[in-house]
Amino acid sequence: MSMKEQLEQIEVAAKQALSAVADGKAIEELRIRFLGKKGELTAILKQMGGLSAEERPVIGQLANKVRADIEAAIAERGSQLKSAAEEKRVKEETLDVTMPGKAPRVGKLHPLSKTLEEVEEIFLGMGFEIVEGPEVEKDYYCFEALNMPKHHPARDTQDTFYINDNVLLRTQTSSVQVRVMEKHRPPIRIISPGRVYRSDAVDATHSPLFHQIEGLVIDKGVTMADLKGTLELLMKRLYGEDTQIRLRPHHFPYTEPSAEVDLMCYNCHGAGCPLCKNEGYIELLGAGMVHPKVLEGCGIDPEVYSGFAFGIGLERITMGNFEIKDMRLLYENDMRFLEQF
Ligand code: 2U9
Repeated sequence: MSMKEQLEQIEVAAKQALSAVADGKAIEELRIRFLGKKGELTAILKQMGGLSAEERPVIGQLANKVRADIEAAIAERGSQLKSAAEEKRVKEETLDVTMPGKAPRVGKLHPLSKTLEEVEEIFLGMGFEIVEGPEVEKDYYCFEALNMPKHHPARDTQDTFYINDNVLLRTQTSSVQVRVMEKHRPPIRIISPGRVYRSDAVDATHSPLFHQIEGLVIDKGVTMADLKGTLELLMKRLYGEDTQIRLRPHHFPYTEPSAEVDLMCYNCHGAGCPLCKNEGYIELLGAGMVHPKVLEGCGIDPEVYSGFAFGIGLERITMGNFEIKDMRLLYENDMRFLEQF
């Protein structure tokens, strides 16, 4: 085949090969194959030496034209592929504005948080302050300062998580109240909500971790009447104006006198029903006048000051308010349960 035919043939071959390439890498390989230093065009040009003086300029011109045509074809093919890729990208990225939006999930307060906020609001309205304190606590603040000296049965490890002889997980938030009484002089009017820990097996009504709200008022001339009035107002705010409470004598080491406080059953209003186990009342919290030894232990003179305290189990009132039968439901984070509140 003459050089002229070879050059014409290589242009056809290059254009045919270009129509089959699919990406920039293949185009570059093709450019090197045809136009590279060791490419097919160079191989043909090596035969220039065998041409006559008249043929050489003609073939040289043809060779330059072939090179230019192949380069133009490569450039054309490259921009075709580029615009095709761009078109594909735009098509794929098409945003269908008519698609329905993805509504963000709206969070909700946990039932325990709802109840706690409601109780806190009521006490804030009565001029109480909310105080928090450490959950890992010295046993002094959980026992000794609350008139439960060493060897008191409440200290038994079956009830309390000890970290060592003097450090434990607090069993009630009274420890926070003691710390306040040590640091501040009366009048004191606080509630201390928070987690407390008891060494109990988990079941429908027990959990090793649960929550308490304790209250403490210390001032001059505080009496049981103040205690009853405060708790009555709390219950009326929680359960309605016609709510009634009753106090039953009880014993706590840290209060004297002590009382269990019952709420008139909001279902039968005292007549007795399955909800209140026919008692007509539901036991809801404990309370009493702060024991003089507890006041003295914090440097508060019981001859000058008196006070009352109470303790509410947050799970207990939450389960009552929302008719939750199993305490474990409060801790399992099952959205099917929590979405109901
Ligand atoms: C100080 C002095 C006295 C707090 C009180 C109770 C009665 C009580 C329980 C209710 C349900 C604990 O969560 S529960 O199991 N609490 O019955 N708590 S009087 O008395 C105090 C607190 C602090 C300085």
